[in-house]
Amino acid sequence: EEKTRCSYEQKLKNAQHSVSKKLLEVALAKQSNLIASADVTTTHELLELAEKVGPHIIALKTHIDIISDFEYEKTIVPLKALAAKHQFLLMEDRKFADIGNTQELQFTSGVFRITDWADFVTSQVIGGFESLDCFNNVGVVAIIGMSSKGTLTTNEYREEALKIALSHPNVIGGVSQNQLPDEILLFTPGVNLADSGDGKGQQYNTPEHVFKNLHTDFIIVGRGIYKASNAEEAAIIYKNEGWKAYVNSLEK
Ligand code: 5FU
Repeated sequence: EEKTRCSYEQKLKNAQHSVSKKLLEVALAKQSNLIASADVTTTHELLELAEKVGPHIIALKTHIDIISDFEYEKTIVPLKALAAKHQFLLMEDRKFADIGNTQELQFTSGVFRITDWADFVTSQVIGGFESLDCFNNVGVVAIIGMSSKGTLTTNEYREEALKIALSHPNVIGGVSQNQLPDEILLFTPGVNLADSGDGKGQQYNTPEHVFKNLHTDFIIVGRGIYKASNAEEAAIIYKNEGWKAYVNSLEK
């Protein structure tokens, strides 16, 4: 007999970290579990996308280092204003993967100053428990398993990565293509309604699949939204499909 999944209300009641609480509150308020991945390469495209999809998402995921005309004042200041206006969080998908001291420098310095604006960041846990200590003012989503073909995140790796994630107070969740324990939020990229892959190793599943089989909490959608002819319409479709799939997964 399969147990039913943990609801957002239950997860909110047990949430320890302010960022987990905020994500779950926004999800319930907007009836959305959608994170849009803004893999665009100019400030204009980034802000335009954020304005269009903002009302329908709980977070906007960035790869801030692909923005070719990045300027803190021109890129981040208006992005933060849009996040406040439309009530979504900023998730920087930096996937830190170094020793603690270097990660701290990458997080706080350079032109991006991620520490000053991101609500939460992704990090590999390959550097061990203490490498995550520097993220003490944001939430960390640990990379447990990747969506790409041939990834080295085997069963054994995922088990060890999960031990670090579950024991570190900065960690709010994990990125994975496998179910995770209820104490941690599950973020699942590799979601697309039209395609099964991209010819570059990415592997896609549907919202229905990831909620039903992985009990995921939040879906991450990139090209399904920002490449659509109407990004707002696409965001609404993924938002509704994601919410329907979540509600159905509660009833199993
Ligand atoms: F950790 C991961 C992963 O395992 N798979 C991913 O696809 C992260 N991603 C990110 O999600 C990736 O870097 C993209 O930013 C996004 C997926 O974009 P897509 O256009 O929906 O394939």
